[in-house]
Amino acid sequence: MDQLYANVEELSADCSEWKGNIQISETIDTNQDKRTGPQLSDGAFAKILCLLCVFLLIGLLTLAVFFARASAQWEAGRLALGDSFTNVTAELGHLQTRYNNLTGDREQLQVQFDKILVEKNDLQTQFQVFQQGWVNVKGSLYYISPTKRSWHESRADCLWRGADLLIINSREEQDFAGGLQERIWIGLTDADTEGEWKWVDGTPLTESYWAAGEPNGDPLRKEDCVEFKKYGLKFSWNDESCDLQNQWICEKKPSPCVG
Ligand code: 2F8
Ligand code: CA
Repeated sequence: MDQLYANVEELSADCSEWKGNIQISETIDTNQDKRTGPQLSDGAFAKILCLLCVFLLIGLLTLAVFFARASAQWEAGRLALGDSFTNVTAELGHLQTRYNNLTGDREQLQVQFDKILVEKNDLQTQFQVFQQGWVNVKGSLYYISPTKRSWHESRADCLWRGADLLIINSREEQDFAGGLQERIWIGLTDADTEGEWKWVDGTPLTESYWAAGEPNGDPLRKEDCVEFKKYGLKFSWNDESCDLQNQWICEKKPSPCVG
């Protein structure tokens, strides 16, 4: 029994010692819980600070390089733009000069074109007139009929063509009509008053080219109209019956050209 009590006391002493150890341990743990995060030493902190400075320096250097490059590019672009502006200004000047020259050329061409247009219209008119059987001799147009009719029918045809039978008022016209080598009516008659010869425009006969013995006013035939008969000779006219079937010659002045 005594032995038993001795063991209990020994056990109790051991337990007290263990309990004391537990309290010390709890005290230590409690002190550790009061710290916030991991703790750095001064050396580590200095190293990190140094690293940050290095990174910052690298960043600043990188930015400086970028800025220098961008600045150089901007300057190069500015110079290139300046050159382009100079070139464009010079080109504009050349173009303006060329435009002025071309404008002058265009105006000259327009003048030439207008002249050529007038000539073309004139030629076209002449060609149309020629196609209709008219010939232009020294400022007058003449139509020589291909068929034969009486004097009055012949005159009606001339009037229909905007003309009249030929009035001879120059030696040139006399030679021209006389050179046609045909019996041809001209615009001379004494139908109103026998022996009083008048042109179709009402003017009296002043310069005449009667053939020898004419006008004889053949008593068997009423001869009130005049023809070329002795053609080829200077004096070639003959008075004749107006009903005779002859060729005829019309005359008119050219109409003024319309541009
Ligand atoms: O001798 C001239 C005379 O000749 C003809 O009559 C014969 C003419 N008549 C005809 O040709 C139809 C005349 O007019 C002319 O005067
Ligand atoms: Ca006659």
